Amino acid sequence: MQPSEVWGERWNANSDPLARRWMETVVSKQSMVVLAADVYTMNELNNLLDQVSPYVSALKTHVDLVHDWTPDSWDDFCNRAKDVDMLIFEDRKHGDIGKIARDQMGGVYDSRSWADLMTAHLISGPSVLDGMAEGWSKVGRSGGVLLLAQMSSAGNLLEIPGYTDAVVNIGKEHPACFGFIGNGSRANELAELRKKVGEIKMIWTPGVNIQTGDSELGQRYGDPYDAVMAGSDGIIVGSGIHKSKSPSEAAKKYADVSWGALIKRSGL
Ligand code: S5P
Repeated sequence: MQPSEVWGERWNANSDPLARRWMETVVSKQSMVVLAADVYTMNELNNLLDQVSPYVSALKTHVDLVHDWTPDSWDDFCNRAKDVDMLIFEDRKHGDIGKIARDQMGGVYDSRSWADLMTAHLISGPSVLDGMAEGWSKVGRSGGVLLLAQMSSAGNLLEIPGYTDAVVNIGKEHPACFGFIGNGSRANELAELRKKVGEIKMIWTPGVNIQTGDSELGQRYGDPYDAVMAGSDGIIVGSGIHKSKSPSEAAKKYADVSWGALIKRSGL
């Protein structure tokens, strides 16, 4: 199958190389799964990668969770992920003023050199997007920002009226914005977000699990199929995969559910 068949007009209308790369990988792997690789050692990360790579299209990291992180082991891990066609997405949730966000992409972790995508809150205003674009350009790269437009955690303040709309209005017009984080646990709210975002920018959704309901410390889960039908372009799955007895089987299951929903959504 070709990306243009599956993504239709969204493929033709999108000139962002990262978005097109994502759409292509989804089709070639038949998976919309973004793995939230929330494990704590390099060994666990590498094992997880080996087990799930055919079924996962992007790898979301929290680099500061890893106890035995070293620049070399991380470099090696990122290269292995790239070799199996995964975009690397550091969930840094930037939120400082532009120049500090830019410089925080250097420092010890030097995320500007390996992350293709990164999250940010827009709480400090649009300069965070400009700063992050500069961060990547300092090392001759370009990357994409996923702005937090909604969150999956109970009681989050992004639900205060007007906030999501303000984020979408700024992000939609900004070239550094790859897309938005939406709340996968509430399909009706996600469908509203999709209407506001339109068809160009991506929406990726955490808060999805085949086992729906409330979870640890306020996390909420909705069904991944419903999230895709409501407009998700990438399902962010963490414990549903890495805490499963067989991460490989679980990843395949999430991939199949997401692909089935995308095919249905596309009317194929
Ligand atoms: O609103 C959000 C935004 C994010 S990026 N809710 C989230 O849960 N996340 C991230 O998604 C969170 O940081 C974690 O890495 C992942 C969800 O993991 P799970 O184990 O609950 O599936």
